[in-house]
Amino acid sequence: MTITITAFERSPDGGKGLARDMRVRWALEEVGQPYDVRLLSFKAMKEPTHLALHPFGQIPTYEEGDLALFESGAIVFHIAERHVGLLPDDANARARAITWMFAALTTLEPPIVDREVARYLEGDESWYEQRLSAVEERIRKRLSELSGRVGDADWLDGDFSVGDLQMVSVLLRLKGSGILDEYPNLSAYIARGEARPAYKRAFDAQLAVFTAASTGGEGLL
Ligand code: GTB
Repeated sequence: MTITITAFERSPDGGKGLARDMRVRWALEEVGQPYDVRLLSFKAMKEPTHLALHPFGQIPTYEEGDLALFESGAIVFHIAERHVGLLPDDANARARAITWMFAALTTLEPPIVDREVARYLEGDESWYEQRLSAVEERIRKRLSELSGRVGDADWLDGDFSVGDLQMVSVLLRLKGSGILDEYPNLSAYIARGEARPAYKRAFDAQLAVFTAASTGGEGLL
């Protein structure tokens, strides 16, 4: 059955791989599932056709036969459950991989998002510097804890899993902040994720949308 996901028609990050369809693309590439992409303008994302798929008018969504999903975390989990490659066979190892996926999305990502909100939306406030520094301290606390746990292991728990896919995706949001430089083992962990052929294919496919949009090209995906 054909899988169709939605993505931004014009990538607001200039093709850095940060919009969340990237996580879905990466998961699909890891499990070897081909997919189609429906590109949406910001206007189309808020229209009834898309709102029927996504109550908050965002990307990504996922359609496969009569199944329609939204929320990248749920979509990636669904892909991991339905296909071989992102979850271990052993029941306990599987539960731990799922735990890491939730840890990435609910423990690591919130302060990282708070930092972006502060930088992009609160820069003119009198309390901005204080807020930014408090949020960055919370990020550093989590990164120190994670760094201690990862140590010199390649992945979070044995083989690469959906937990690593989500954790690397979340940590990548800090690229360019300078904060990751304080944690060389986490930088190496992220680099291992980015070096995976499936990651590269997903990244290139998302970048191609940006390149086509900025050169006026159409129909790349
Ligand atoms: N919790 C949802 C999920 O995980 O699927 C969040 C989805 C979401 O935030 N979608 C964003 C969106 O549709 C795109 S990914 N925004 C439009 C809107 O809300 O109207 C978030 C994102 C956007 C841009 C960058 N960037 O430019 O770097 C990075 C990430």
